[in-house]
Amino acid sequence: MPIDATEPYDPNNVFAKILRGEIPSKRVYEDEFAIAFHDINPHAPTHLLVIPTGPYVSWDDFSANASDAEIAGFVRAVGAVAREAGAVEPGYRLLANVGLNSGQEVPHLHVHVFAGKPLGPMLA
Ligand code: DGP
Repeated sequence: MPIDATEPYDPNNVFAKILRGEIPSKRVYEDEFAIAFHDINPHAPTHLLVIPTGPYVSWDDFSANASDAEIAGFVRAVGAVAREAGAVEPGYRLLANVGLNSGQEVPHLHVHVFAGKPLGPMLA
């Protein structure tokens, strides 16, 4: 069920629980600003999710309300996750769904990292 990206942050959402270690995930990266783990329903040979450690519903919330340090740290973490996954060459795709029309399902900002095969054209 897609979420409304303007709703208040729910500290009991599934990615908040993964962040706190309350439910398991296959974690591949962790620093002060972000963690990354394998998507439970992969759409590519490599399909990772990178989430900020702070409580942000969506890219909209994060870009408007996070500190410069959090934004810089998160952007660097996304790059590091892709590098550590060996995805830079031959390439990868980033995707962040925001709100109802995008189909965003989990109300904690997440950036998808897809890699490991030719990804084809973007769908509108
Ligand atoms: P989105 O549609 O952009 O909100 O993508 C949410 C993604 O989160 C979707 O690809 C499946 C993944 N996902 C949902 N629940 C879990 C979970 O409990 N663990 C993991 N690892 N991934 C999950």
